Amino acid sequence: MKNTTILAIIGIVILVAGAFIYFSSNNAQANVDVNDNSNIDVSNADAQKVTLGIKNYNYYPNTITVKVDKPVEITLDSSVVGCYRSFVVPEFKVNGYSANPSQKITFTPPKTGTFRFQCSMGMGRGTLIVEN
Ligand SMILES: [Cu+2]
Repeated sequence: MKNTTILAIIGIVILVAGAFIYFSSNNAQANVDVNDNSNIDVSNADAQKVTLGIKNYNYYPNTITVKVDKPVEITLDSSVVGCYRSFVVPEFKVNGYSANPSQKITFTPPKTGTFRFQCSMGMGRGTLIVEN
């Protein structure tokens, strides 16, 4: 074979190998993304952060005040157990569940006023004040 032919073959082999490495590393990245759900509950830096615990069988603090039209991020601390780990704001159709404190419940209050928040069964209740 001529030298130019050998060089062309070497070039093609390098291109194919490069493409293979490129695509297989992309696939590896894609697989990591698919299996990694941790980003779902990543804390939103701009959110209004509220941490709720339980005192006397109810949410504490019992009244929370937030700004309208801005995301709210609820953390239920480790004192919150059972169905208190659900967080419901009926008026805004918020119906969240947090299995542990790292799972945040987020919603954006669409209007101002005074509303009820509660656990899914309504044993725990509190007041959500939404201000301008
Ligand atoms: Cu309950």
